[in-house]
Amino acid sequence: MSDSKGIERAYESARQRYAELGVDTDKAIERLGKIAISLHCWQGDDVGGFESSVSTLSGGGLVATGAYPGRARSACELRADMEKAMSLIPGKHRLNLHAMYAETGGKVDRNELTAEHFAAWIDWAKAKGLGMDFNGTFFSHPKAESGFTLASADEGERRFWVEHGIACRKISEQIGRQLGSACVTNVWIPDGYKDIPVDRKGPRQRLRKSLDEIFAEKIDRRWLLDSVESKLFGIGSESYVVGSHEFYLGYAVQNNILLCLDTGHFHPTEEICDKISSVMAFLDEILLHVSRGVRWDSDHVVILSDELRGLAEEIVRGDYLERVHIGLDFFDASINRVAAWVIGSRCMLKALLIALLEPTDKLREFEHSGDFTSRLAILEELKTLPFGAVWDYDCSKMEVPAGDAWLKEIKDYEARVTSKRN
Ligand code: RNT
Ligand code: ZN
Repeated sequence: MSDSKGIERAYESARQRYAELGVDTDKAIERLGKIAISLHCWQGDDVGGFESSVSTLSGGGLVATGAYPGRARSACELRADMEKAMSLIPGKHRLNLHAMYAETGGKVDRNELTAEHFAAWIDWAKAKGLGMDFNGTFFSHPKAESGFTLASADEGERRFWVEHGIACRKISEQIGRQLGSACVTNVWIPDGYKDIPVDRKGPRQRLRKSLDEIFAEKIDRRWLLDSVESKLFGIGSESYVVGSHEFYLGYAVQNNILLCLDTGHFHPTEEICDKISSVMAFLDEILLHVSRGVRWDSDHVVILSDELRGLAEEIVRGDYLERVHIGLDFFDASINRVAAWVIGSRCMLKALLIALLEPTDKLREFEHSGDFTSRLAILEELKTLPFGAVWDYDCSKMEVPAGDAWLKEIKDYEARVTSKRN
């Protein structure tokens, strides 16, 4: 990677190039700096959690494949790894925590969790000046083995998961208050059937009832933002998922809560970019789980794909930056896990930067006047503009490595820390 002089020279020429199209690169950088990505803790330990010493992902149809050494084995290791990753990502971001990362010594069941069990996480976030988001964990638990949780026909089981949902909202309210930033709290449940069901209606009625019970207590939106995540199918729920897109869209609109759109939770050829302006017509805010499905909801590390760029474009063009919460949701156990966070987050930010560097007003004018030739021509020309020079400049300004210089830091960290774990 070139030195800082080289980075500045390249930026200067990129700035002029963009200015010719009416784009202010300094402004784009400034806007990018205000965007907080919610970094998911579960990339660091293959969605294991720390409820027991042998915690592994089970149930729910989520699969983390690979056996790369160095998985975080404790909350302390996970925080150290996230800290390393965050030091290589420009900007101030957020921590996205799952309930199964509670530090209870395995002694407290999910329906009895309180904010105290997350005190170390909250203190850590406070010390780093990070906001926090939260998720109930409705899988990897004996009471989820039937494949049903909030939609369970077993009243004891259903009740247990409702209590977990209620406990999570109380924890989130505390997190929000303590950190002075609303904690986006997501509900995703695995409930569904492997094979063709006869009763599609019953489980959905039970899910609705459970959600109503969980959300019954009104909590100030300054501290807590509730969100529900839909899915098309999962491993083991191929034929029927209770919490489908239609179900949760209806629920979110009716109850004025957030809808979570996960990029991997739709038909393989379906992209969520086109859904944003539709759902935003009826919802105040939404949550995104940015992931990368390869042939199925495989949760590969996010890359700078056309889909990712399209997503960022929709958020920026629609002026939704304040209303769309961007969370990441991938887990790869076949590569260095800290690097996976860095790659995915940097790609998300690059996509946003590219979108912020677009002469959108000019393109809109072409469109409105029916000049589709110019629209297509300029959209294609934009693809080869020097956004990389703007990105490098942004990284060096934010005091994180530009170009691929971050990789060396990961390799050092691996040699010193993660490779020593067994
Ligand atoms: C599962 C959902 C869910 C999980 C995380 C761990 O398909 O995407 O968001 O990935 O909660
Ligand atoms: Zn998700």
